[in-house]
Amino acid sequence: MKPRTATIERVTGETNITVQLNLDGTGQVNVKTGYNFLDHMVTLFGWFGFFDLTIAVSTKPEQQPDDHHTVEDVAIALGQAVRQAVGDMEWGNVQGIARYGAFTAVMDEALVLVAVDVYTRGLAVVDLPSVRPTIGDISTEMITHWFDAFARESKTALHVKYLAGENQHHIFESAFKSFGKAMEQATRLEPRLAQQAPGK
Ligand SMILES: [Mn+2]
Repeated sequence: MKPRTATIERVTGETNITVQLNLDGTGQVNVKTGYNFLDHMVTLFGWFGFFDLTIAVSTKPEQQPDDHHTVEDVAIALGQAVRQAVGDMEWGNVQGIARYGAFTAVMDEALVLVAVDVYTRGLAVVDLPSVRPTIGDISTEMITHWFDAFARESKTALHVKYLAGENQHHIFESAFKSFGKAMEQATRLEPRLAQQAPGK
């Protein structure tokens, strides 16, 4: 079977991003975006998805008026990598994957449900409270924007639904752990669809 890996080199006027992804990994993750909180969240996605993931971002300071460009562009590049690794889909051929995933990871008092459909349409419905304007070195509004950009570029219909929690770090951590688990479930190869698996 063809390995389900992807490498995205994305250079814009604002950022220079390299993403390497293996959907059939063991959770080997090395994420360096220049934003520690984003590194923490994307690392959780990789660990709990059992994806091998390397992300390297280089930008010139003058290109960074705030966190917006990098946070958004990391989501775009990772979304493109997931789509490239899974493969293109059409009616009757989902490249052998389970397609659907849903998970609600407990993070102390916080609970966030993430449900995904990895198919041909990219949209996100994100319900996440901003308890405060910033968290660590990023603005909390960018997390919703992150899921929007990822969903669009990976052609994933994605719901992020806040269920409980007061602590902003716990809420976002539950969201990204749930996201990793839900994407792991959805991108798993379904043995009963083995004839559709890439390279078959
Ligand atoms: Mn944490």
